[in-house]
Amino acid sequence: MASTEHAPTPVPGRPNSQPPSLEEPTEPTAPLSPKPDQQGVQPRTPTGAEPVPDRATTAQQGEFLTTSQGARLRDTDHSLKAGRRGPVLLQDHHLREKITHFDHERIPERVVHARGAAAHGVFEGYGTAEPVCRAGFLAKGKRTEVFTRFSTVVGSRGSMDTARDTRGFATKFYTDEGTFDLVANNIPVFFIQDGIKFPDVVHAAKPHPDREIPQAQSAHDTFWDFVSLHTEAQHHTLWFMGDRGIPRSYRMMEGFGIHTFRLANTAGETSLVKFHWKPQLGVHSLTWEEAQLLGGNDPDFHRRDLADAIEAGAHPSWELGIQVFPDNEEQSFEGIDLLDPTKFVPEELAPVQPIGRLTLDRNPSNYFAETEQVAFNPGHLVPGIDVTDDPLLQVRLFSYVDTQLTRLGGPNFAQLPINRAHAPVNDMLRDGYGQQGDHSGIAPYHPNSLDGGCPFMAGEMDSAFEDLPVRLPEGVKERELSATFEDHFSQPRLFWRSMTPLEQDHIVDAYSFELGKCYEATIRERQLQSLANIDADLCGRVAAALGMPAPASTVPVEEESDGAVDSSAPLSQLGGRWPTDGRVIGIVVDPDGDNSALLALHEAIVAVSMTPVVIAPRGGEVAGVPVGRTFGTAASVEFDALLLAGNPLTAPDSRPSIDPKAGAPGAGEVEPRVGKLIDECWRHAKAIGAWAEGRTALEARTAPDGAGLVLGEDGQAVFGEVRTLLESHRVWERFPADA
Ligand code: HDD
Repeated sequence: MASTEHAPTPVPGRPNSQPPSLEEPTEPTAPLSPKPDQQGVQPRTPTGAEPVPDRATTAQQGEFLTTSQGARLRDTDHSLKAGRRGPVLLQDHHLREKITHFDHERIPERVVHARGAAAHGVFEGYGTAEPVCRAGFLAKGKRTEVFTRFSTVVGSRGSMDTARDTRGFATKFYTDEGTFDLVANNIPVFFIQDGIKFPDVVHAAKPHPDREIPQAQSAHDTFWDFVSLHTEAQHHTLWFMGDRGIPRSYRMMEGFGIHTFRLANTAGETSLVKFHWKPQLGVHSLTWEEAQLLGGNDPDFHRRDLADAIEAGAHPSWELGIQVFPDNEEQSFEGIDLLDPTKFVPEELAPVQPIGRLTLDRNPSNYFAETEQVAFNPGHLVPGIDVTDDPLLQVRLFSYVDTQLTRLGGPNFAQLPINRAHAPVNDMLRDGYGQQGDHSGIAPYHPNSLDGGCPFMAGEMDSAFEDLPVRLPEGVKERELSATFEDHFSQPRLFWRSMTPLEQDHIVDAYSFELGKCYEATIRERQLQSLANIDADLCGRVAAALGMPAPASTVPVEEESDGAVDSSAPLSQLGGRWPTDGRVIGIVVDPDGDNSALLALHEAIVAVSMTPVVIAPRGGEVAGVPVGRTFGTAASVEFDALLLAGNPLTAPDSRPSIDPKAGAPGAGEVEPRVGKLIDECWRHAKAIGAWAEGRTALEARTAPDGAGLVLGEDGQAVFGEVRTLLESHRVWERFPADA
């Protein structure tokens, strides 16, 4: 059964360590206070009159259960019947209202990016963008509230978080000049070059329409059929066959605006830019085996990780950066077409210049109201930021509002609290389904003389949005792309060559897995041809794994432009050292051993913004520290590192493990489920520390001189060394292994 219980371990002395009362309260509690976003700016009335308090957003007022009309109720557990054993009466208003509302609780999930998690935060500008952009929220020290939603693309709303997929990274900046949405992904290039193909690629990636399987997977025939027939998709696909397709955490992903945008400064001079999010914690991934195990052990892994980290005070943070290019007539830079969304510009050619910092510091209080109802749109722009003619972006500008009209049930979703601009809104949009504005005035048209001429048009000095006066290219109407979009292989080759050998191994494994799941030999052959056009070694290794011949390349490799660099260091995830905030440390303890130092160790881990989880044979407390996981509920994939503080040999509930991976330890050496934890942490190259009796368990399952093992006498000292190892994310020396 999937585990659902991984709340951060309550810390003694903290409010959340109180066990919940099992008894129903008999006295009503005080009414809930309005939530922070319910105290926000109210839309101004057209005539400038004081707004009426917005009661619609202040849910759950008063102490008593009421009908939706505010009538207090005596009973909500029994329907009104003609006699105790008689039929239910139609006149029962509360019953009908309760059931009717319930029947309509669900809304259509997003057609893509249905599965997601979000958080509130703040963006602070550095002021460094000023030479190229006049947007007010980028000014030095300016703080702007934000809401960021991360997502997978293909799976349904209830699908697992750790599927191999691209991740969405959409941020709503509630700026003083209107809302700016940066609707980004964790991969800097996209599947397709023209938005007209978006329904096709999504139909191909979604489950097969006959049996609706597989869920949240790209390892199936229709996906690879599309990718092998539309070779422009090869580049994006190679990125998510790499480790970025299975991130360790939403907190550890880069984000990319992908398209080129046009910025304008106060003098009206324009530049072309690409947006980048750089995570403070570095870019890290799961191993494929971890991702698969998590799909069963904890399908909510990324959602839980984000919420737990924020709750524990480990607020994730990213720097926003831009690559700046001259706004030239060709819209290209160093031979790379800036309007082609399947191309990126290597940082060696155009460095990413930091312009501000995003910090996520508050979890949503209601998933549906906020995370589900938030509506992003790449067309939500502010003065100083404009779009370009990228044919993918142009189609996106239509699609988002269009889909939201259905998903959010009509044209007034901008009035939902999460979507409401924090800038004053005076929009002359009226009526329609879901209208909540109590608009005053009688003349919602412009110009008018009856509402005092309100609202007025903004003048030059009023920070109005400006459609930049861009010269249009000459041409005829045609359904074609420019010839500069035709090279589909040189940038994938650049990506492949920028990977370390270990990352290349992972890519080969991923293609071998995905294509190995395709039934049609012609699809595998066609995809091998594309791999041959990217790199002969990549193709040869995947072909060998599939037991198929490797074709020769059909493109002239030397003649293609690869953007003047052979490899690009920032594309590889390995090699750096990063903060360990929000990492989860499992601690195996023996409740019958000496645990006098456990509380201090627990506090030391919390003090460095990490999450300790005590693992014991049974629930309850050990030496004043709550048990977070029992041997029955612990899974290695939930932990970034493992500490063995003791070696409980028998557990009260211990039956012989039937899991074949648990192995057969020497009698009395290590409890089988602890042995399995150690084995998996070893195989996934995680740091493991042990002291006291814990050493016996570790020594029974691993080589004594194994990399990334810390054996000592003192728990805090061992933890210190394990933490240092975690700065590199994994003990990379332990690979190659069968992970
Ligand atoms: Fe999209 C949602 C990112 C191309 C049509 N997209 C959506 C989300 C993200 C992206 C992060 C989820 C937003 C959220 O959390 O609510 N999409 C991208 C990126 C693209 C891209 C980075 C290419 C650079 N998208 C794209 C195209 C189309 C769409 C070409 C249509 C032609 N995208 C949609 C959509 C969604 C969406 C159908 C689904 C739900 C929604 O918009 O509100 O309109």
